[in-house]
Amino acid sequence: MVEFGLRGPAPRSGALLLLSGALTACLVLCLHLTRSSGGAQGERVGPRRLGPVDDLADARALLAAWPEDKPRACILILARNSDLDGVLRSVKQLERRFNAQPSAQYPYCYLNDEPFSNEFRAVAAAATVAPAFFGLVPAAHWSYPPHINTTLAAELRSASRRRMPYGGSESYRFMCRYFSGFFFDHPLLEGFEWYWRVEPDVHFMCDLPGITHDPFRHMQANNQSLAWTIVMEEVPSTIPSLWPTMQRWLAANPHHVVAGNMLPAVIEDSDAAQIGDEAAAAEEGGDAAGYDSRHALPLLRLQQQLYSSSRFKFTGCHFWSNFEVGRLAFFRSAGYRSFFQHLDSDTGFFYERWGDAPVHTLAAAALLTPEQVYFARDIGYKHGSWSYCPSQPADRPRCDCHPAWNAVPLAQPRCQLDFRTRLHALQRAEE
Ligand SMILES: Nc1nc2c(ncn2[C@@H]2O[C@H](COP(=O)(O)OP(=O)(O)O)[C@@H](O)[C@H]2O)c(=O)[nH]1
Ligand SMILES: [Mg+2]
Repeated sequence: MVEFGLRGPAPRSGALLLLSGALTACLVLCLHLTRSSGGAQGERVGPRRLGPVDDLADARALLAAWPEDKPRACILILARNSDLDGVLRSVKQLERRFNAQPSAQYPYCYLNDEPFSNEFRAVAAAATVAPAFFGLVPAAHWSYPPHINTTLAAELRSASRRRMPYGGSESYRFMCRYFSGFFFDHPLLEGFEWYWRVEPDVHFMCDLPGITHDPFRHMQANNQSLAWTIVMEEVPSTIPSLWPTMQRWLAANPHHVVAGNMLPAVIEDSDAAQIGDEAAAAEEGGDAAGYDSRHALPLLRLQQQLYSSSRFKFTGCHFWSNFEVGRLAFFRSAGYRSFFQHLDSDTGFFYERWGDAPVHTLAAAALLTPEQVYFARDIGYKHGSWSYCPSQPADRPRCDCHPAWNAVPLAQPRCQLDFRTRLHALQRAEE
């Protein structure tokens, strides 16, 4: 009898060999998954489920047993299945530099607008001693709001394809809108208070040993809400109407703007001489009915800064959000939600290409004080050709970078230096 062209006992033993090979491979994979699916603080739990479902129950169980004194933080990675290799390169560095040590071991929260593949889940989970959770972005958060004309949006994309980075990309705009308005409401992040945003193919160049270099602990102890390493200038053609749109929000929502905000750090006066003249005139003294213009001056200047549509402009300098450590309560606040809803009810996420980085920065400028943002000066970081390396001699032994690299993107010194100077000036003024 011919069995599909093979005969005698040989094919049977070949099939047996194949079967036993497959069983061995299964066993190795199961063992590997069991080993890599660490529970709370490295405690081993059963094999991780594989499938395109949110790991909500796992995340909740982890948080239910969370140590009291430890920030409820996760490492947040939005990625496509095709980003797996780049994700691994980033995660391996973060683990080695920081997260593998017992005082850290923060879980990873992976989000995607499409279901993660079993391969992505298994490989990403195996790259860390901490637990890894995988979530699907709700379709409503990765799409257009109803008032956007999608035909017009497509035409504007084609027109801007060559004029700006990602000008022709629809998915990049969804991503920017998602990071501007929705990530903090993903159910997987529900019980977390902090996140550290990590992207594929970034580099962490310094060891961050112990709790003193833990940005979550630092920010929690100092009541801070947003951390940054690099300040970058936005491509102006991506945000022509962002600042005027924000000005309308400021005018309508002065109650959300905090006293001692850092708006002066992000705007520039296109007519500094004129403001000088007004200040001099005001300082000349009082006038009728007890009105003293000197008392009015700070308020006047603030109002001019906030509400004038032509004279004060956004500098374009923003916290580069591919590195971001944040307090989720800041984004979940009434002020931030009001700000995002106002922006989203306009058209700039789709008819222009507003990035989440300038959006986060402008929100921080209005809703936080300079003390509430944290320059994470001890974290060496690189994304693309831009990098930041700590510059103190004491940092050198724990870093594999050189501060001279900071000067490489010479096109950007205005933002990197000017912004920090402005922030320091504001912080000193507050003291
Ligand atoms: N799931 C998903 N993630 C995306 C998509 N586009 C960008 N991202 C993620 O969003 C982040 C920013 O994208 P990236 O391509 O690195 O943009 P760049 O850093 O501005 O050049 C990264 O974490 C990407 O993995 C997308 O269409 N789907
Ligand atoms: Mg990137």
